[in-house]
Amino acid sequence: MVSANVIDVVTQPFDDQKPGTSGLRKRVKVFEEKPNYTENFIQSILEAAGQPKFLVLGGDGRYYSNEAIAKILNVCAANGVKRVVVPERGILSTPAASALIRSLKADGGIILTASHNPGGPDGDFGIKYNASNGGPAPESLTNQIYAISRSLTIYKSLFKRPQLHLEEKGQHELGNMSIEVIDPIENYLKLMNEVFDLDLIKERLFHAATSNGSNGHSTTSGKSFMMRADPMNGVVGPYARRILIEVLGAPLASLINGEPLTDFGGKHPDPNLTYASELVETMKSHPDIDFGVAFDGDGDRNMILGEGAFFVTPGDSLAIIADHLDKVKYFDDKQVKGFARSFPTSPAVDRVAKAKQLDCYVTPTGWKFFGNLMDKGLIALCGEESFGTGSVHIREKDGLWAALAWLSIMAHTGKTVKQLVEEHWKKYGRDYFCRYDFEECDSAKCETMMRELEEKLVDRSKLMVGKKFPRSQSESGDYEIEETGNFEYTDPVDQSVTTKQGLFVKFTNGARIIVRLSGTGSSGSTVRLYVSDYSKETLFEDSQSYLNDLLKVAYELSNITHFTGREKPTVIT
Ligand code: G16
Repeated sequence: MVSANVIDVVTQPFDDQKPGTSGLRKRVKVFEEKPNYTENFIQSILEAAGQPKFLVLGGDGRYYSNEAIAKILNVCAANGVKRVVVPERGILSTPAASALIRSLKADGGIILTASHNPGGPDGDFGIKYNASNGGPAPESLTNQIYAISRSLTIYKSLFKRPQLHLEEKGQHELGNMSIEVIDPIENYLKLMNEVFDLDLIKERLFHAATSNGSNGHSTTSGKSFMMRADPMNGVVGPYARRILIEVLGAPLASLINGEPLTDFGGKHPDPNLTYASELVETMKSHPDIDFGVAFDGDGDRNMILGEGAFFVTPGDSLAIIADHLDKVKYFDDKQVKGFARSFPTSPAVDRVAKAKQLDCYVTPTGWKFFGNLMDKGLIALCGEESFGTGSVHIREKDGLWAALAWLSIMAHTGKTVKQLVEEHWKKYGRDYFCRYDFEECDSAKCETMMRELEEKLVDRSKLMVGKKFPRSQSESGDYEIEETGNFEYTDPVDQSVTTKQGLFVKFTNGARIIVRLSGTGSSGSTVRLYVSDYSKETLFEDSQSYLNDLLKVAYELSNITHFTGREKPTVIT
């Protein structure tokens, strides 16, 4: 029965609401200034998702979140949603949202975030839909959302809309829909307690800090164990305070930039060596700090640093956690069948899988591609070069989980970050990896670059095979092209095919170059150039110098300086 309080609002369809790598991300101004922009997208989501009845709604608390929550609740209530769970102040990390959807058995969740993109009135805003498994909507669903958004002429709204105050825990009614405002941190903490032996981490790393007020102690050196966690004024702050400080007993000084701010304090909340420079500089100037971790705006990304700002590449981090998965309590009673990584991620984890006789899947960029593998029990752990690491405990990547995994490995082994990484290289060889980002470039020129490169690497791939490029490292000869193409993925579970996921050049020695356009930017185009090479013997060289020759090949083949007008990238990872 249609409620008398529900009205149809006539609207204009938009043709720019195609979800990117992870949801719809645009400048705040687009949401603010285009009438009905938010409502249209939500109506499209609800129709595409089959009119869900029970949803989780929250996000990283960035600028425009409150306005968006009010609009979304209205459209949800008018569309017959019966129950919505909202965190206090609307603030919910992306991993905590995934955990909440799963533990409450919700039909799905609407997450308000533009992840690592800057916030504030001139920054970005974003909306994404997660399905009942807690993971990002698969491509079949995002394609449907997009299709509906392009022809939508009506969205549903309540006629009478009471003013709601959702700052504190409690129960509210909106039309026929109930809204529960909850504390989301307790639910996430409960999960982390199931996943990790938090008592052991506390006892081995932080016990001295709580018992004598010092900075903690480590198991091997006898010196105080010190940590810096930097949420970059994103959503992780309150979670880190609860878990790292209150539960584990780390000193208060272990947390910097822990207050969530609508504009992230003007920072670019992307945990890499460029944007998380405060953490990097702190670790450099205080080499006695053993462990550093930075998180992004919505808490799903992480960057791990060891003593003296020793950088752990995301590919190595994934491989090392995979090798030490027995130190994560969650897997004590679970069968681990395999791991997965995105195509541009270094193949370090493949080597661990091979040694353990497990499967390793290689997917396109985007966490959504891990969903089927996790749901089918084919993988236990997965990760991406874009600072994403996670496991089957939820269906999103999880920054705090990655930090706790590292703390757990350190607590079990008594080893430092650097020791763990160097031991890993000695055991498996080293995958040198680096990513160059050319941000906010001219879109038309980037499209031309990709088209020309595709012609070279796909249409004329036969001519490329066998081409040689000089290499100054003495251990092996020239770089010789073995194969070129555009990465294509067939999902082993539902057989869906995803094409054009990254132009690649593979060399006979295992080195690779990959070029793709980012799907998470909001203006212009960001070109990502990934290079990796492997050595069993040369383990301790600076990665930039080791990869220098390969980078030159990448520049030459892609003609990137010509198309972007830039000699150097914006960010180097
Ligand atoms: C999103 C996706 C990730 C992806 C990343 C980078 O992360 O969830 O799976 O690796 O974007 O994508 P791109 O290279 O297309 O920019 P997040 O943290 O932004 O949600």
